[in-house]
Amino acid sequence: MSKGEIVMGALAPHPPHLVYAENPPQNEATAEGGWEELRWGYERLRESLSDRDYDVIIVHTPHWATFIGTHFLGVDKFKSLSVDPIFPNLFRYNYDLNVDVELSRAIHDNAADSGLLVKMMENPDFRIDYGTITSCHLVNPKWDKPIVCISSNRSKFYFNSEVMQANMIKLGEATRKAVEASGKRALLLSSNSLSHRHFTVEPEVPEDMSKEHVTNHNQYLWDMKMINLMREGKTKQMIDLMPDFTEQTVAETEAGCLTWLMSALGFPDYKATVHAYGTVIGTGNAIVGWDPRKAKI
Ligand code: 2X7
Ligand code: FE2
Repeated sequence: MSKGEIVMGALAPHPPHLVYAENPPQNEATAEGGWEELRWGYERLRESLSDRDYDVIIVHTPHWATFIGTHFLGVDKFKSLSVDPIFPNLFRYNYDLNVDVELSRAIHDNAADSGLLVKMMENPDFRIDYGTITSCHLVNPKWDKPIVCISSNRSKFYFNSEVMQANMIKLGEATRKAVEASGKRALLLSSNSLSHRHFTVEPEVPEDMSKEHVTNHNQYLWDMKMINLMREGKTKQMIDLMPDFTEQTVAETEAGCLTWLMSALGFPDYKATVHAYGTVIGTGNAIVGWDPRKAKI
């Protein structure tokens, strides 16, 4: 068996608004468009994957929050309706997805060997979170690949950002080793926004783009700081700044997804491709790809 590999890593944020605006048949709500810059960014990310075949998508999601350890989906198939708890008017999505339980378990086992507290989630009636569904839908609307889904252990809240980051670095290493040993080609997704202060009142027409902007200038400056470090290939520096960034912008990086991704990719020092930056109800969202082929140039 040949060695498996990570074919690409992506920051793939999950505002449900983006699925709503696309009007896919799975979603019950209908929209008149909206958030084109981000949706076209997802189009560019999909194009960048068109010459890269892969067997599985591995997604780390903030909206499956687990307080005791990191959990992994451990059932082959899930089919149900996912309703966003804050935006049920926008996101009522009928999902039907397959899980690569073998790879899921392999990452789980490697993570346990490295000292992390982990658990396989084997309840067939478990409701998949909207973060996983949104990011996977926007990256692969055909849903023709199995996924591995990793929960967000809330160690930032029980301990602090430093403990969270140390754990996510171990989890990233465990993920990379499991992918390599599996012989599979994996696409990794960090399903999170950047700055995360948002409006507390929704516009009457949610897709009214005359109402959309970043919540405040401080959020914007921090987002650009982080994105420029990605563009320059300074991902170790970005991880070092992460606790301050997260604190200052209430960023969704608190969930550990982006730290996990950087670790799995071996802290890239090559340039990331920024496909888009845009706001959704005031939050900052970047769609960014890391192509490991650039490391070899
Ligand atoms: O979960 C989210 C998010 N991360 C960003 C924006 C809007 C809604 O939901
Ligand atoms: Fe979110």
